[in-house]
Amino acid sequence: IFEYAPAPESTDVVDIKPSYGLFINGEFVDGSGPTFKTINPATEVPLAEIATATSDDVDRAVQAARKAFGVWSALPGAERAKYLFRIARIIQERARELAVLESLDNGKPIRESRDVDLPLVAAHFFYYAGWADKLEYAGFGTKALGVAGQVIPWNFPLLMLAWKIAPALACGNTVVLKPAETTPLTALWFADICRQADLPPGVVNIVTGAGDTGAAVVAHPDVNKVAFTGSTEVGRIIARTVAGTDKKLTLELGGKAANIVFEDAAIDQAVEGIVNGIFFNQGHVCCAGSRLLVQESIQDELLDSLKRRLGTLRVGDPLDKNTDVGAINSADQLAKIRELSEIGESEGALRWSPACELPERGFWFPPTIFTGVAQSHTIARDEIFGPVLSVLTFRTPAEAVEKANNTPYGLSAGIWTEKGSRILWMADKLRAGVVWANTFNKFDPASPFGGYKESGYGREGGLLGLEAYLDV
Ligand code: TXE
Repeated sequence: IFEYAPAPESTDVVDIKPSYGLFINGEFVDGSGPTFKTINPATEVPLAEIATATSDDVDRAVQAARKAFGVWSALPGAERAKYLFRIARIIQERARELAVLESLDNGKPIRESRDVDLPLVAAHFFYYAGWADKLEYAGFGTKALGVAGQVIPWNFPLLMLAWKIAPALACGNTVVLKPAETTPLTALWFADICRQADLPPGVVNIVTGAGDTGAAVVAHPDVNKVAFTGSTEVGRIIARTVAGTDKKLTLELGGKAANIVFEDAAIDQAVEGIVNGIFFNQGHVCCAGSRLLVQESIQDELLDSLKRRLGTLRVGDPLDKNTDVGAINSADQLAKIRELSEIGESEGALRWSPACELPERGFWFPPTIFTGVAQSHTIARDEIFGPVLSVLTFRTPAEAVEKANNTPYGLSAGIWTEKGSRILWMADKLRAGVVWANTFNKFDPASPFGGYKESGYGREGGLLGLEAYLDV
């Protein structure tokens, strides 16, 4: 999975202005709330001043989306498809600029934003463009819902935007989207792409701000559908706000996935899968393989290989093409990772990190493994959302299933074994929306993604991803 290239990516490809407004009805306009800074988490240097949308601003955005809904939903599907294909192509053309911008604002390694995020973003628009004129075959009826209010997190800023906006537009809905306050830039660039694609004004509106702005979008009486990705805590608040209204709701919340390695697995391959599972995107991944369940008989061998492999990971400058692990997205998230790691130690688990020099400025946390973790430990239960792996052991497949399912979450799981029958048996027993076998963190726009239990409800991606934006 590693592709080495010599020089750091130049930031010359992006022109960041000192300040940005809201994108409402096809225009950038001032926000009425106080502005805030978005910073580069790798250096703590401010990147730009960002507007805050108050509930009045959100109201203007929703009214613009409502007005545009009449025109947009009445277009033949093939016409909407043309716009979505155009957006997908512009994203491909501007991929380098967007990848650098994403790494600057989020802290993720350029190798990931360039090779994972951006290709998947374009693929999502291509995929749903393809559905726009074939909705009669989707089997859900073909009536769009109206205005979709979408609130997204900071871990995959542009990709989460694509997951939300592409299916909504394909079905004929219009959108008011609020990006996370620490990563608003690629959403604002997307607004510019909408203009470049001549998308009718009001079809996509971007309102920046913190949780209050998100709450105003969710509560607006003229929003017909709410889609949220973020913390389980905020998901609960949103579910309460929406309860008793006629709004439709989909939630994609936290996770605590088990990555389960059997003694017959190809160990080298499993080690790569474990590393990808928890250190990809600094572990800021809702479906991260944050609990390693290893069969007792191979525990020592696997941990030795894993530790050797961790010693080769390069932590540092996100724009360096050799970097494997970038910066933690915010001071708050770093504090949370530190606190949970300290709790892990105080509860008796054994902490290990490879020797690595972390930059002095910015938010950094080394790749970390905890062994001797019991199911009752906080680090076996709570989502850490950072580069921290908790290792537990099992003896039998039944015990693996029991431990893997012993979590309030149910977003994903991974199985490593050479036995096909065991994969099928396990996949059936695991209470998780996605089960990967001999791979991890593999995504495809045609494949539905979403959780069981407290990981939320509804599916994004694939044919099922259309259901969330159509009346049946
Ligand atoms: O999430 P929030 P935070 C988990 C992860 C992380 C923790 C906290 O464990 O450590 O959540 O992260 C907006 N009404 N995940 O605090 O607050 C907010 O502005 C409406 C898992 O960043 O949920 C942002 O745009 N919106 C996860 C978005 O919600 C509100 C991804 C997410 O922020 C709001 C991120 C409100 N009352 C964090 N309050 C995943 N599932 O991938 C905040 N927001």
